[in-house]
Amino acid sequence: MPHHPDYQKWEALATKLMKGKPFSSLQWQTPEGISIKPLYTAEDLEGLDNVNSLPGLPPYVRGPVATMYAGRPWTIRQYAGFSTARESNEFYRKALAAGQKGLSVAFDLATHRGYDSDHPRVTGDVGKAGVAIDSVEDMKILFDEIPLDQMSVSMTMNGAVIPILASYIVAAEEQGVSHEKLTGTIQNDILKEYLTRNTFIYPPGPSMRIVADIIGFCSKNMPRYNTISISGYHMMEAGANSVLQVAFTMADGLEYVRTALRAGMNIDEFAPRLSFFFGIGMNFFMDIAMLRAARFLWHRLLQQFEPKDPRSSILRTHCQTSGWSLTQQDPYNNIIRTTLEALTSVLGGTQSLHTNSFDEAIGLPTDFSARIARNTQIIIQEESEICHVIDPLGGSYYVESLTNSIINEAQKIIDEVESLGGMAKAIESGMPKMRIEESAARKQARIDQGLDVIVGVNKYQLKDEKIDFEIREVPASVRDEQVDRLRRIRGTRDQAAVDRALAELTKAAEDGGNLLAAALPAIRARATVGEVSDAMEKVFGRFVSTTRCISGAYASEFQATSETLAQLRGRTEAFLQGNGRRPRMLVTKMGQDGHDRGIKVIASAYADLGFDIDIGPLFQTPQEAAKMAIENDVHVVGASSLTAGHKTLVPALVEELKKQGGEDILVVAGGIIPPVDYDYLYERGVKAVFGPGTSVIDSANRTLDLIEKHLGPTA
Ligand code: SCD
Repeated sequence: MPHHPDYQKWEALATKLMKGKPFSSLQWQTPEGISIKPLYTAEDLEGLDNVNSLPGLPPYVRGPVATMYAGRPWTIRQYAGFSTARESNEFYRKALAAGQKGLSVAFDLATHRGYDSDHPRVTGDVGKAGVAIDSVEDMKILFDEIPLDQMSVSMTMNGAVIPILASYIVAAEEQGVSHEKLTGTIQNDILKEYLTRNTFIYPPGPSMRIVADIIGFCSKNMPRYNTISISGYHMMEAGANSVLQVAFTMADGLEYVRTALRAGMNIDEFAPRLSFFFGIGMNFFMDIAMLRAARFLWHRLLQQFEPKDPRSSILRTHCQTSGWSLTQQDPYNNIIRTTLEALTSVLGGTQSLHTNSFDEAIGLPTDFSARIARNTQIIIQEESEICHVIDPLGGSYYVESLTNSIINEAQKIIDEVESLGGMAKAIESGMPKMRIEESAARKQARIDQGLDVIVGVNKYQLKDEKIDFEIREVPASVRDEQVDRLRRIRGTRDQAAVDRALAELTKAAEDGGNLLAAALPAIRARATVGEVSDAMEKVFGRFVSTTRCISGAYASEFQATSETLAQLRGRTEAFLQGNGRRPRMLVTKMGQDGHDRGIKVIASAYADLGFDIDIGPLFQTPQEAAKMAIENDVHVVGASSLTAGHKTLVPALVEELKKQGGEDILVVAGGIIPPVDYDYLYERGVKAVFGPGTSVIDSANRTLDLIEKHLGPTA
């Protein structure tokens, strides 16, 4: 019992209000496994390591810089890019004129995976979820009239990180900007690609060498440049709760530090330029505490490497509000969600922030939605007066106590990863992926039962939803434009010089030379992103991931009395009796879209509900998906698309099924598909479209209806 002199008085008052219910019913268990009390007092702070420090001083819980926002607010850095370099450049310049402070480039998936825009595997991806960059000529257009010695530019690139960073450096050279003047960040975090984001190209070994080569080159030549952005964001988006996010991100960070040390660098040469990236969700205090815990943990973990420079153990971070928390239903609510998440990031002490546009669960942001997203930050910075005080939550009984709980829970997971031999080994073992997927399946089960409320989705739904705002669409002609420019570049360059430079790069891949340094001459000679990637692929090969699926998590999160679960399981059981086999579905992601939370949740939940599930390997073409569906004799294919490839790839799948003799196989689609495109898909043979927020139970019932109707009375 707390010693506060008035505690008993308070308890008596509170007990009266409980009307006979036990006090314990006010306690809440978070998905992280942390028990939250209804009231915190000074006693909760006793003995905690994370209280009572000052900003800019170890262990940096209260912020990495002594003056924090009172001295300089965080950087408003909106992640954007779409279509061609010219269109993205115009978008950037308008955003900067309207108050944005730093740039953050989103590349399309073809570029991420090291394919030029004319490659046959990327017909549905060019310019869709980011800007298409095929060569330094595109990069120069992207930064036209943006002086690279003055603008800090972040580039989210991991797979094709060598040709892209080299193109950026050469574009700067051709603007007259020398290497040491460049400021910004390259994501360069390949470990989390194997874990969640899936835009890898090479196997883990050579990929980690690329990370080390970039850290090595930039530490020597680009001292103001952040060489990596160690990212938990994508883990959160894939379903990780806050403890999992912070633990796996720290563990990734340790792996990179060890990789750089093994490559012969000194800790203080590179550690001050490591940066972080966290995703911020809707549990307001939890994620404030998560950022504070992250700074504490990083400082503590780094001590084992005995840094002399205090900057080596300071965690600086970018944050992004959660894309997954946005809903297609009643979408203006997303502005409120994003505002709350922005406040979380700011009260947690972020250095740089992206706020999502409210329409991102529907399509690509428009000028209108991007303006509101940007202004969300400007209003916090310039109207709310929040920036005048440093770390206003320092000393809060609840926040400090929660910070301590996160530190302790995350440390346990970090220890577990360390005992497996570090994050690279842990990823090989499958442990982090399983934990994240389990967390995602449990979350979905709580939403489907209404235990976790999402306004407009599982509570307070609107009867007649209609979208009354513009949606941006990237025309298919973008690919033609890129292909044209590629043809011109290949026709006018000195091919012998290109071939020589590419051969040198391949040699560096073989004999251990610095790959970024070796790629620069090739890029200067106008080799393309695809050619530079291929020159290394000759030595490293291309990585193919295996897809596994967890089982039991979705169903076990359901309350034992759940009738919806029992009813659906009864239906699949009856189907088995009537047809001699279970309803069988192939879930596939086609094109270069690696966002696989949706299909993983669907696969594991449907399996728990009694379906037979096949999961297609990532990056299938429609031909490959159709072939697999026919060979596996499935009743239905579920195609998931989150990156605007649905109008090309899903109809192509329907056609391929017909062509290959699988016209009896149904096709349903899910993901981020604007409702205005539903009819387009129905007209092309798609039987159902499940938008974001669809309950898994509902989609499974509807899919089973479709299969039974299609099979006729025998079913
Ligand atoms: C800061 N400074 C101060 C100060 N605060 N000086 C005096 N007083 C203060 N109060 C100084 C800093 O020391 C620094 O100088 C300079 O001002 C800039 O500040 P910063 O804090 O370093 O800010 P910034 O340049 O914006 O850098 C922030 C990070 C950086 C370190 C976090 O890595 C970054 O910008 N990351 C962004 C990553 C990103 O955009 N990712 C998008 C991912 P010096 O430099 O001289 O020290 C998108 C994504 O993956 C989406 C999902 C998907 O695609 O799947």
